[in-house]
Amino acid sequence: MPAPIKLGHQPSGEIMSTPSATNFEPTPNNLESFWMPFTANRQFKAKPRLFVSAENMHYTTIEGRKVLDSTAGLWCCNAGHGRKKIVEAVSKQIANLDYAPAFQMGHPMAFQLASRLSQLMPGDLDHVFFTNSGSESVDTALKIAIAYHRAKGQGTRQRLIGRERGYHGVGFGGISVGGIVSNRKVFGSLLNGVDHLPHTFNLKEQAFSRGLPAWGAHLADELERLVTLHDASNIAAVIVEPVAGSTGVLMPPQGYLQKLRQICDKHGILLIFDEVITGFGRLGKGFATEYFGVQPDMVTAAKGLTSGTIPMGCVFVRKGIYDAFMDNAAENMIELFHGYTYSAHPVACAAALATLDIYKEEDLFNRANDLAPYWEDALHNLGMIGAVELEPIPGKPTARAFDAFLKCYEKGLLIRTTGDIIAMSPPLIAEKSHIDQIFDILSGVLKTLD
Ligand code: PXG
Ligand code: PLP
Repeated sequence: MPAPIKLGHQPSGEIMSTPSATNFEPTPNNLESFWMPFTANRQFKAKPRLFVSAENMHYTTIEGRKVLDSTAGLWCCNAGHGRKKIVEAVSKQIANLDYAPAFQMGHPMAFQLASRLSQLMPGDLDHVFFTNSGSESVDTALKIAIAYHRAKGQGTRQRLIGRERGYHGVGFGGISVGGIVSNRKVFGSLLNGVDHLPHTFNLKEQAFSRGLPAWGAHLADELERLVTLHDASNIAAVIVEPVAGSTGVLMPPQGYLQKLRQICDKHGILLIFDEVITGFGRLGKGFATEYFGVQPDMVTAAKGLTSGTIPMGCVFVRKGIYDAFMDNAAENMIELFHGYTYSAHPVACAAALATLDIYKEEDLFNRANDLAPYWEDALHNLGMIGAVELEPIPGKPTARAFDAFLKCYEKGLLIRTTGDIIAMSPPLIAEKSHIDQIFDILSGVLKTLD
């Protein structure tokens, strides 16, 4: 029998046992095997931070400590944690119909959910394609954009335009149009034919602005420059986050999104809003599309769709795009050769419908809107989302923010850091007292940083 595997990092407490290569322990507990996503694995495994339960605004750690969730998990648990309505809907659904094939078959809830979702969108953004994540939503939208132009007899329109500092998930499409260097630089040549607009953040011009910065709408004109360079006949779509989330909550300058819309219209380019974070009430409206009064041609979503409970994403598509596919294929033909085993998974649909019920019954989007001024007083930002950018320690980027993250965690507050940016986006059920607590702890911690 092979010798038991010796693990590199043994955390304290009872969560470890000694695994062997041949016997599964009844409760295998090997911190090594899980290659954690977007995590400093060795650092984490040397000193793990584990949550074991969650309710409303709080997590409970494995040591039994309560931690206030100022990030709605990863920007997703908009209805708060442990919501009975979702738990019951999911339990009932999994017992009743655990899975139904998604290709050439359906189940009623998928149609019900798509119809209900389409009511959240303005105008003719009334068709919904289901995915399992934001990354899949983005890659789906990019593929639809290219195939749409081809269906319309404009197959040369293949180029995709993203933006610097954009985050569009981690699929090859998403990292190609995305603008975060570390998410792109080691993954080869990515998609061909992608350009990037400049990001819209300028500390000098925008340092003291509240809400939307007055400076920067002209940056949308860079799209005209790309059209001049490539010719519109080669450009399929532009994708942007209406408010950039991952790289520090960057607000669109006043008039910027409107300008992008105008330029896209002028040149027949599709405009995609990536609302994976901004969707489902984060800005105090259903979607940023409504908040800014700008209608894109597609909207990608995920996260808040099920309040983070079951993986699910979707792409909202304008009727004209859907119709182009229908008109282009014989009636017995599949119109779009794309989809996932778990598209419109019944359990995810049940979670999403229950989540939408909660948003409606508790009026959570308006609640977020009402809370936003209180949140902004503390943080100078928009909706229920905000960020603090720290000056990096020279030669040690990310260290200062990570130190803040660890100290907040020790003091019972979960924040999110990317680079030297601290981002926060609490569940929309937050009370003012939670917001006070978040900023009490955070400001205390910021004073103690090197
Ligand atoms: N688009 C946008 C705008 C996102 O914010 C994705 C796509 C990808 O979604 P999935 O479900 O594939 O992760 C996202 C996700 C952070 C953070 O703290 C942000 C995201 C995910 C995890 C952490 O910056 N955004
Ligand atoms: N890889 C293989 C071998 C598969 O058979 C499938 C789906 O059938 C996939 C990948 C795609 O998986 P999903 O549909 O869950 O995205």
